[in-house]
Amino acid sequence: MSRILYYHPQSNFSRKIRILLAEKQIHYELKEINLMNKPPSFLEVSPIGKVPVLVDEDGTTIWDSSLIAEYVDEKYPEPRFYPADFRERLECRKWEELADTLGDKIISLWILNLTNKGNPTFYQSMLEQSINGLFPVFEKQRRSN
Ligand SMILES: N[C@@H](CCC(=O)N[C@@H](CS)C(=O)NCC(=O)O)C(=O)O
Repeated sequence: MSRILYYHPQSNFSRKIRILLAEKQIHYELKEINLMNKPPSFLEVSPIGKVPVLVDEDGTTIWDSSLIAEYVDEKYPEPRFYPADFRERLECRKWEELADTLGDKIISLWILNLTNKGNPTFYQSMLEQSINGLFPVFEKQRRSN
């Protein structure tokens, strides 16, 4: 059985896993999913209906990019992605979650701006505020490294 990554080319979460697999030189087959019209075969492997989903060679099926990253790093530890020390690993996961949250909000805002042109909603303003609040947090972290 070949290893399969269900993905979408514009998905930041899929990109995260593609970078990880490339860094670890793990071979896989890509299956692009039309997120506007998800095929039943995809919904069978992913009940949450989101990409990325990794199906490993032995049939192990994982959805959610953070769970996939953790699984891949534990099963294929060279080169190591997450720090070995548990406190450093916790920090790394916190930043991963922050980056995922920021990415999620930016994409939601982008979609809302596309579909709701010139008529911003309360939710759009909330997303904008939240995104603008997260950028300085990242900038501070970037400068401290
Ligand atoms: N927490 C999930 C989020 C995945 C996610 O939101 N994927 C989006 C594409 S970037 C998706 O598949 N959306 C389709 C949908 O929600 O129907 C992860 O980290 O994998």
